[in-house]
Amino acid sequence: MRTDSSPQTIFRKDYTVPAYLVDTVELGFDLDPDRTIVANRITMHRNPASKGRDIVLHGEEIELVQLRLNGKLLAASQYRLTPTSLTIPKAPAEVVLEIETLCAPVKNTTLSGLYVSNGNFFTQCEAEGFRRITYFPDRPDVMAKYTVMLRADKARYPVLLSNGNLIEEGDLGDGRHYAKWEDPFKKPSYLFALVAARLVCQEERYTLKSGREVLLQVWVEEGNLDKTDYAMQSLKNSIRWDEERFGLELDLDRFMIVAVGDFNMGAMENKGLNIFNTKYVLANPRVATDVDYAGIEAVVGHEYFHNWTGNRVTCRDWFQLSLKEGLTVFRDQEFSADMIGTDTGRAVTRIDQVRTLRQAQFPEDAGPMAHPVRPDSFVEINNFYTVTVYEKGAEVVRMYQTLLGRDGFRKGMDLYFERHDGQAVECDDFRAAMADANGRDLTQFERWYSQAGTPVVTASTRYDVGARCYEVTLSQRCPATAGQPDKLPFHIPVAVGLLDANGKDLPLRLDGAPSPKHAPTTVVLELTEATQTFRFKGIDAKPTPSLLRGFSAPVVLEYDYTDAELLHLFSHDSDPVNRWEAGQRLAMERLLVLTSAVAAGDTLALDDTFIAAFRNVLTDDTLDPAFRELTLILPSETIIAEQVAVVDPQAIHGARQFMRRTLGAALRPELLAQYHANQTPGAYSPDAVSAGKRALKNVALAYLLVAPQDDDLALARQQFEQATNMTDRAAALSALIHSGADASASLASFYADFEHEALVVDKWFAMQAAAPGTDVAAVRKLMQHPAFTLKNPNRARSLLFNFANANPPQFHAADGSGYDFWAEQVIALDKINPQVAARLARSMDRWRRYAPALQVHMRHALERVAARAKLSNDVLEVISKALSN
Ligand code: B3K
Ligand code: ZN
Repeated sequence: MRTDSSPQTIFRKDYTVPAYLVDTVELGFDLDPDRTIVANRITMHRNPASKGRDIVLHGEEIELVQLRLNGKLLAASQYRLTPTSLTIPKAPAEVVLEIETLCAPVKNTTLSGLYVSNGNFFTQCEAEGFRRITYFPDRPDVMAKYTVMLRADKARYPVLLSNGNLIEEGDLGDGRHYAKWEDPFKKPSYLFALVAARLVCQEERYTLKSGREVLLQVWVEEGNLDKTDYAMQSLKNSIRWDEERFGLELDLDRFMIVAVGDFNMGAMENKGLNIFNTKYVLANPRVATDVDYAGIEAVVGHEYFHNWTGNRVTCRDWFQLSLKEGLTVFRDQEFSADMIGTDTGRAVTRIDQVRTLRQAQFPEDAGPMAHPVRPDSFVEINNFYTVTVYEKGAEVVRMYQTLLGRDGFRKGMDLYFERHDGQAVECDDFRAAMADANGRDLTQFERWYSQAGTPVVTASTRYDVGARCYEVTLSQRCPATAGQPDKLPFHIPVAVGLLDANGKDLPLRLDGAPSPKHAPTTVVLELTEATQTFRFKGIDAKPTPSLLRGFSAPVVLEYDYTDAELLHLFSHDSDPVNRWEAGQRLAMERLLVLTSAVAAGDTLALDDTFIAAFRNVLTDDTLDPAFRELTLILPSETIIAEQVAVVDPQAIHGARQFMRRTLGAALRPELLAQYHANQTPGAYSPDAVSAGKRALKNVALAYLLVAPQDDDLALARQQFEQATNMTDRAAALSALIHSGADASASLASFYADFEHEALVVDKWFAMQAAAPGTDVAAVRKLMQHPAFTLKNPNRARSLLFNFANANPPQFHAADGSGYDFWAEQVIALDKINPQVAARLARSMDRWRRYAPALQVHMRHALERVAARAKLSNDVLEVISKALSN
């Protein structure tokens, strides 16, 4: 490991208030790809809460031209400049700073700060990109009012946008023009944005509930105006939903969404000027799938909701990131569920959330990057935009609602805004608002923010015939994580129901609790101690427990279910999440047995009871197709890998494929019948019912193609050729590729049809990367394709990330070639874009769980990356944590 210039760890406990606070910021940009001049005039004053007398500004990769303090030019001896900061010691109480700097946007491949994408200028400032534009106290607890003057060539950059309201625009004479923008709201620097580009927009005047009219715009490159309707519709739905559900109104006269093809993540909530990855804006039936449409709705909602949860009330420091992210993910989840509107629709979105947690968050929480929802330390904050901060953070917010009820949660939200509008606050402030608004003690609930790791809740039950009493005993433990060997009990809401022998919900009366007139069929047990027993009265016969209904807490639930009980729940549970869960448990038990059998070279078999249970759900027309599709999807190879002591990726793949093949063969007639019954003829619509039918039909097709007969291949080819939308076309192509049949002609025609649609070309790479027939050599060959580039994050993700994360049998090839390839690509990407490289680096997080022979290769690959002389802090942090004990 390198020892020089070891990166610094930043600790939450070291927080100090800023020495100076900023009142106003006036920014002037002379935009030029090679040499942009930034003039920055800041008025600031000493923070009465601080004893500091030095002005400390952050700055990176920018060149200081001149610096004035209260009108006087400062000599180099009057300030200290380092590669990352500018300090003016012993400054006066009231200060006007005028700072002129230079930067080179076209050379900025990190996509953080000011950069060029396809000839246009964009910015990305969260978390610490503003310091790559100008010197500034670039921390979220410094909030100021911004005025921005943009000047640029008029022909090349006809559109000039920034936050807030356009207050002036005009020509400068020399072929250049200008636009002046003013944001009426105080904001932290991470919410600053500008766009200077050749773009066109779909716009609409929209009337808020209050009667005020606002201007909504979706900006895209020319040629993409046929793909903006859904984003615009989603924006209007988001605005309406936030008014209705939370009483929150859009506070600006103008709200803009701008799409850019080169972007590190999904989108960014800059005040009034959201900048989006094209992936979450552009859609029409020809190029976008149902999943893409759902993603657009969720991300448009998410960024819009940040306007209140994130922008109006922001984070004191980056350790509080989940304050805005967990809450805003929860809000976008609720928005998507409400947009579907039905109970099963809601459950389907919930099941998706559970799958994401198990696929990505539980492994993170058990691996070398495990951290609490509110981390205690970090090296590179960009590494902490994680599934823990986002998705587990959303679960934590959801638990408030489960504990306090919808109305109680709303009261807490109202109090939060009443207390903190315009402030930069902490996760504790949110918890206090929830507690105070409801007169509840939520002290113990704080542990969800401070303790990492996934809690395990173990249940045991006892039925007492004589007393007609059913006892549920719940115990909790939480595995040790880095720096946290011992955990204290969490406050866990465990929603429980009891089913009778006919599968009906029993009315529940808890011993010691007041008995309401109409006994509920689900109760939320509050587990706060290591072990607690709850007694249900008046139970006439031994019931089947339905535990953790709705996945009421982000925990692992252990209960010794018999097969008969699981089959009972799988057929009858009124809670759709637990009904699905019963099917997953039935499958997982068998997958684990099969995995051992594959490894031992034993004969494989699947019992008829299991097949019959799947048949029943598949053919039950009273169930939503979307729900049936979810029950048919077996636990992923990644999720299975988390359940075994030593991971043998080939055995897991073999076991899962065997189960898929066996189900496909045994249920062939039913799958074909569902395939035909769930067609969606006529004009495409992305609504949940149609999407659910397509999902069920396409999962049926995928099962048929695991070991296809000629007819099945013909069916897939026909769907591929005749599809009227991308959902069906892509599903058919993917099934063909995965079947192992020769799909080269279909792949070629798909490419030829869509080579000018970047997002579809991404799909083309992604599908091939994830196919078990694609080995390292094939991926290397795809990298030679003229459409491949490491510089575009979407493209890099489509090929490399899908190979590393979605193609376990090839990535984990026995000779270690997958890992060598991974090391090579992490190193190559790090030179271009450290944030993206660090994400790819995470693919090796769980390396210590693999079979010893694989671990040798994995360690070698990790060490090869670690040995590089010039690594970014981003990659260095991930790799060192993976290698440390
Ligand atoms: N807040 C941004 C994420 C910024 C990531 C910086 N590495 C998007 C979002 O969560 O809405
Ligand atoms: Zn967010």
